[in-house]
Amino acid sequence: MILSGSIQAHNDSLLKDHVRRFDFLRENIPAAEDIVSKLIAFQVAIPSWALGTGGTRFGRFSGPGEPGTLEEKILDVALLHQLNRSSGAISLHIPWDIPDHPDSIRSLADKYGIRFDAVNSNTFQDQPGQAQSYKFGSLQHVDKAVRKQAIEHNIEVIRHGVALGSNTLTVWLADGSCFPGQLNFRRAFLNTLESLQEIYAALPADWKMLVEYKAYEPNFYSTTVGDWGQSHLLASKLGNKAYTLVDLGHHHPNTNIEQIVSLLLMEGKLGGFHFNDSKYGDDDLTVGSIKPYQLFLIFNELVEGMDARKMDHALELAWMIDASHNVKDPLEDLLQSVEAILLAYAQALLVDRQSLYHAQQENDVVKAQEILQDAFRTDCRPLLAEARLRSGGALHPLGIFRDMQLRRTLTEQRGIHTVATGL
Ligand SMILES: [Mn+2]
Repeated sequence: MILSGSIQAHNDSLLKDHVRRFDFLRENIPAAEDIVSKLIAFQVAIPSWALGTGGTRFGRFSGPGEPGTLEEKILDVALLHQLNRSSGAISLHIPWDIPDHPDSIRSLADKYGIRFDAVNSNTFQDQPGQAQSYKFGSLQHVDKAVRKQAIEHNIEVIRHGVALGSNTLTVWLADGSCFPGQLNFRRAFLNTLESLQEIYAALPADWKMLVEYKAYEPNFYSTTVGDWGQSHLLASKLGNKAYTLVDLGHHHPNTNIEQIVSLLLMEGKLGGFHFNDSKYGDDDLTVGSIKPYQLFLIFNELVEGMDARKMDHALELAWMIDASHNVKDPLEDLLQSVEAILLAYAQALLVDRQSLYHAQQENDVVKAQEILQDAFRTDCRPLLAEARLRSGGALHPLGIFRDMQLRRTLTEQRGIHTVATGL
């Protein structure tokens, strides 16, 4: 679906109001132009598994018009990207999204300006016909044959990624134990390290490996890559192509994630991000829906830490959404998530770093807090809208999605009872 004509008409109808709101911000924020440029460059990868309605262990309520094939998933991302111009990448999960014809998939994605971000392996489920079971772990498994199968799967994922032009492998392991005594922690860690080393050896020269951690679930007593310390330990032992990946939902409640981000950046070991939001655990809710201030504080550390290392905000870390749930239209949800990410980024760019530095040096706690909250309480939405306008997107993506009844069009094309692959 090509939407440029409709987007133009939509923007024309909202332009006058937008210009007034943007001009007000431009007069009050000296860095407004710089922020708009940075917003235009910033792209967030859409996970292929979030384009269908997510389920819980209690059930799944699929929505109409869900993408049934990888081609349709790419078209969904293309739709999002046309609307917000900030979703120019897709992250695939193998084997849920094995491309049968990588060349044609790649040219379809190219046509819409979509690139392939990190590819994700899956050793947390058994696949039909698989020789060995992952019931008791994959890369950590006591049986070498199971580890070997999981290693080969990851290497196969790299091969799929190469064919699509990706350059990053994300490894998230469900490995761990459910009961005390089940595992020898040290052996589980060393088996995992040895397995990751074999996968690492298969990485092409320009590839990265991101080691994602998660505190608990599906294992409830121990997780072998359970926190940033364990991930960092593995990434350090693996080498300079291995990094830690932070998924916001993979921490215990109230963990100071911004501090983790700051130190990983300091060490040059932060590789990427999975955005989502949560109230209790790995809830995978829409980004910014529960704790927007925390999201801002994380972006504040990201911007500060990337600037300290002179990193390109848009290019040097892998920015991905990892959210999916069961009550919203997935495309509307993703539009909301991308908006929340860019909003937190814009707010972080607003922070007066010089003044914050001086407030910190003088132990002026009140002033330091005021500086952060000033930025957080600034309505940056017109900056985001301006960035979209200048890059050919819609002033109000969710508005046009609803006005044009795009889900209805997709349902007419695909049918009511389509089910996307994923959890
Ligand atoms: Mn994740």
